Amino acid sequence: TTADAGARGDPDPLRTAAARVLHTNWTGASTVPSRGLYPHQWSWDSAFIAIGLRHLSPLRAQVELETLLRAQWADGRVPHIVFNPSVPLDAYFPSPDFWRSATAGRAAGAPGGVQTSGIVQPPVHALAAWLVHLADPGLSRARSFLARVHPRLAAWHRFLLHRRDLGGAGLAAVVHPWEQGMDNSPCWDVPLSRVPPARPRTFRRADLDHGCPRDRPTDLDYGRYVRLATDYRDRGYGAADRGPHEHRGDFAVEDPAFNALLIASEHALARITGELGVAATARHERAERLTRVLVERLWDPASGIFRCRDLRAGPAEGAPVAERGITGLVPLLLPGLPGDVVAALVRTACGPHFELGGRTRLVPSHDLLSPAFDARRYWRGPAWINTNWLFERGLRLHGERARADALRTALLDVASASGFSEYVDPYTGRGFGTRGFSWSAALALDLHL
Ligand code: 9YW
Repeated sequence: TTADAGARGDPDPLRTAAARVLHTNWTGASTVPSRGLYPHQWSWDSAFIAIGLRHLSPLRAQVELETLLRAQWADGRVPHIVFNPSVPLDAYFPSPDFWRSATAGRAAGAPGGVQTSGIVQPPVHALAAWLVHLADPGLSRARSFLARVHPRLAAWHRFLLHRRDLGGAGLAAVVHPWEQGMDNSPCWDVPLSRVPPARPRTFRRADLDHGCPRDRPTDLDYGRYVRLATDYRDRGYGAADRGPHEHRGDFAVEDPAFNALLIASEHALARITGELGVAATARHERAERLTRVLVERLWDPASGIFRCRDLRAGPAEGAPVAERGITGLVPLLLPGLPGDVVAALVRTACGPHFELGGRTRLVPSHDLLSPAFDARRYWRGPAWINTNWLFERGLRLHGERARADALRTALLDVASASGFSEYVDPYTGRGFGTRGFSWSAALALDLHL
């Protein structure tokens, strides 16, 4: 731990401890989120990991993203898991024999030679690629890093902005809570309530071999996750849907954080395009346009937070989800937000629902005042390092320097004192879930330097 390293007279114990986590979790071509619980490559984890890894090895950070992008499907989707063939099938559920990418994903263009899931995760990748490039532009140019990843990132964004524009307004929709990355957020309780769960004994939860049931999603949650993923798989992962609006799954949500990360990545892709000598204006303009759509469609001025839009609720347009989640604060990282939205987001984060700078040490994943809040259950209350890293970035971008500095200090303290836990109690910083979690180490390293 950081404390052990400090006791041995290490001048930079946090860096040493974070580097050790990333070293332990490196498999030779990518990094697992954690050795026991998550033994494969996860999509948005790899993007966050690359952002930290660039400070230790810009080469490894480039390879991390290249490995993920090699598993991209022909339709542009970047799968949420790339399976390691040397890990036993029963080490993680759902395993490759559940997703059956080579057969069920054939029409959507799943790659041969590697097994993947068929759903996606938030598109943090272009942002990560740009930050990785900046860490060592000489190495990046020598390896043609950006020239090689650019077409894949562009195809990835095309998939999201076209195939996943299920609401018809221009935003990307997620078709599974795992796609949004905050699996059991209370924001999904109403949209998920319409999903008939798969029968409990038809699958085995490998996560409970490593995680404590008290702080993981429930069996009912898992039943619904399995049902949704099975239905999507059995429809060929959407390949047969004629137009985007033809998607018939029981769950379709426009999520603020997912779209904000897509827009931030559009801005990064514009910078990447510029670096490659191509005019970037059109892409920046598209990012600005998407920012306006995000505000029009998901901003709730009355409560000062972005809301998820449940596309399967009632009439054609869907309906906003009442719960306030961390997802609704993440858009602070966008440069083109109107001033009143920025001010309201900061007020909401510091007010009674999230208490930043007050009773909480880090921004919790969910509204402290919601009856659904639970300080230790996964995405229903605990603070996560990635969402705090994103919020810190937003505060700094918008000139909230004192608040950004305070959050940065708290993040570094909590991340290292908890042994780079997966999630922590937002009040006390006590760690839950797995220790030595890669993105907690990587993002602490990024803010540390
Ligand atoms: C699971 C790997 C993933 C993260 C997700 C997180 C969790 C998988 O772990 O999902 O088994 O529940 O919710 O955001 O990418 O770290």
